Amino acid sequence: MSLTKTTLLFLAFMLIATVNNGQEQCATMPVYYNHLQTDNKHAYAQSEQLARAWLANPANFANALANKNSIIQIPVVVHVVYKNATQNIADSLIHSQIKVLNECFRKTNPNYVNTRPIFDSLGADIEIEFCLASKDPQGNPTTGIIRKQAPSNASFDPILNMDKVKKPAFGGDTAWSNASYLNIWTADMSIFGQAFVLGYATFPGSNPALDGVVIQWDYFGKYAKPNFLGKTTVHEIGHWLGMRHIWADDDNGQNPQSVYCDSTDFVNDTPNQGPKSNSNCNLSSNTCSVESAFWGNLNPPDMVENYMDYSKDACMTMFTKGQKARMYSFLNTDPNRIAIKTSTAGCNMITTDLNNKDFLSSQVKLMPQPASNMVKISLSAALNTANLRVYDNGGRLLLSAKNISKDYELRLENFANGIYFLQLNYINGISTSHKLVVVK
Ligand SMILES: [Ca+2]
Ligand SMILES: [Ca+2]
Ligand SMILES: [Zn+2]
Repeated sequence: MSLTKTTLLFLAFMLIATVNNGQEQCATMPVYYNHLQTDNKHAYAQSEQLARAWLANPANFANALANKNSIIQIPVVVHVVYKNATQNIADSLIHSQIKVLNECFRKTNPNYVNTRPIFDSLGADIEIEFCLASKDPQGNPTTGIIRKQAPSNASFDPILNMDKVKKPAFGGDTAWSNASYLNIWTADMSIFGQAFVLGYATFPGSNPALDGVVIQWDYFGKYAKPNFLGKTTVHEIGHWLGMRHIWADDDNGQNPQSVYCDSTDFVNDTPNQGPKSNSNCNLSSNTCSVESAFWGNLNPPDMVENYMDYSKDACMTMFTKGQKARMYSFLNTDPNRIAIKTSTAGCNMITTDLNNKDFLSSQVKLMPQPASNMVKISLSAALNTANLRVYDNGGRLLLSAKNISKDYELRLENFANGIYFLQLNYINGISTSHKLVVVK
């Protein structure tokens, strides 16, 4: 069976309608089904089979944990595929995303304390860390960030133009070997100017040339959008490590419990869940009463805290121990996931921190100082944009400007000799202050 173009367009419209309702959208399952039909270089079935056989013997997971003498380190290469300067996201946003990944996969995320008591004992430190690769495939130094300009008419949506972001012929960028790198692409996946997919990933067993994670460019990083704190990428990397959605993708919208509680995410300690959450963090939601043997006679609520649900980023707190076991089953049986654990692609230190005022201050330069008719406010490439407010020495607001970036020229014809203060407000709510001396 092949999907007709009409069907695909219909699906696209459905997805647009859904995202307008406030849902976080992931295209991993549609892409997976498409690969099953159209790609002849995948080994999804074998990968799943090997992983399940490994997991069937509990000693395997216990031994994997006991014999592991360090945290698994996964080198990442981020392919920034952009059609205009705005989509060419700053290093600091990429660095902020790596930090979020490490918090979530090491269970050091500050919001873990919000996990409800019934689930608290299930939260897992996955003992995996991510870093930007320090060596490229030829062994040369790299920042782990590749920037590639795509033609302005390039299309990277995952329904009609699936995987084109990974193919240079269509404006995309080629994957680095998935035996050594986790490939992440940021790109414009919008259709008709609307971002209806925020990300998608490939499961273990994918065609190596297509393996990795793709994120809609303005949902990447911690401060990309209000309410989006970098958890889209956590969710997608969950898929990349073999996680299914916690609701098991059997909802189809309106089905009764007798249908939508029938499928499994292949993890025992995640409660059975009917449909996906509606990004509403509904703590009283309990859509299925039939649970796995793990829960005995208990009927736990839906685990809306889980990264594999569609919850608001702010309420996502956890992967479970059962999810960790399934991740490790792939990390110990899938050839490419086994290989990446001993990758020699290295790690770059993260040097930018958008939460750090000193760092932010160091990224702003005023020239010349003192100034007479004009001062240029230069924001380094590490920063995106900031809102500017100018105060006099008595604290009176003289003027303000929104979304200044790079080299902003502030005219000073109306400024008398004296000391002024420039306040820059960044998207994460932090501000820095800079002294300006005007001498005519
Ligand atoms: Ca379900
Ligand atoms: Ca339940
Ligand atoms: Zn997903």
